[in-house]
Amino acid sequence: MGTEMFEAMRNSILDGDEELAKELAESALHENLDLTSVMNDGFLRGIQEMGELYQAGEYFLPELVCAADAMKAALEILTPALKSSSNHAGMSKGQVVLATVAGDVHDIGKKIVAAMLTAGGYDVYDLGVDVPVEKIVEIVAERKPDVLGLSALLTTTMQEQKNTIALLENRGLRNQVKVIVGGAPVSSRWAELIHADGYSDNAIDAVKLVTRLISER
Ligand code: B12
Repeated sequence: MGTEMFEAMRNSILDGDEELAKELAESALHENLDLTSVMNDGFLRGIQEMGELYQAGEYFLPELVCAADAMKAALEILTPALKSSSNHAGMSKGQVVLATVAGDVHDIGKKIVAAMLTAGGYDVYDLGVDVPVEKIVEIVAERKPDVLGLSALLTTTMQEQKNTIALLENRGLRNQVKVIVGGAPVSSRWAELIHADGYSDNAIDAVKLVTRLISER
């Protein structure tokens, strides 16, 4: 059981079929399917393949946007359940604050990272998109998360990841939080250059990275 359902989930994303993605997410809940598999073997495979097809020039922006809408619709249905299934009785493994940096409105990838972290048992606080450095640092001071994840999809906004780390240092907060960076133009080289604590190019490895960083604390 499950394989065809996972296949249907993948296809619903590739086809950009929002209604079907919602229906499948709802049936996954009714049938009590393992939600981590629903994500990894179902919906996430769809969005990852879509990304590859787009990169290869086989699919274009309208298809990608439809796929993203379908993914968002499925995530909306699954996120509350992902939260309650993993954080049993508030036993969160740690807190992660996420933000897309100032000047940048791309959030599809960050939402996937958020969903996977939630599924992995982390308490995720998503600040949204186009978040100014000051605001990010203020929230770090206030909430004291274990990890801060910064997403940037534009070469011009990557700089804000660097600025955030600099302001954290400036405010004496840098040692309190592990900072990880991601987004299509970001690389491990860039992460090293700006003294981030980690980088990952996909959501599944992002969860592994967070797990490792928190265990090292
Ligand atoms: C969809 C999209 C949009 C949508 C965004 C919708 C949304 N709500 O997110 C819209 C149409 C709004 C848009 C707008 C623009 N876009 Co745009 N966009 C894209 C596109 C096609 C896909 C991005 C995406 O969602 N990918 C799918 C997700 C799943 O992948 P991902 O984001 O990389 O995330 C994964 C990893 O990177 C990682 N990750 C992501 N974040 C984080 C964070 C952490 C902490 C970690 C650990 C990991 C991690 O995990 C994710 C899951 O696997 C890319 C092309 C591309 N190949 O990336 C261009 C792209 C990013 N956009 C681009 C541009 C230029 C723009 C615009 C300036 C266009 C314009 N002229 O108006 C505007 C800018 C708006 C702004 N101020 O931000 C360029 C950037 C060029 C550059 N190098 O700077 C790209 C590369 C397209 C191109 N080839 O020219 N865009």
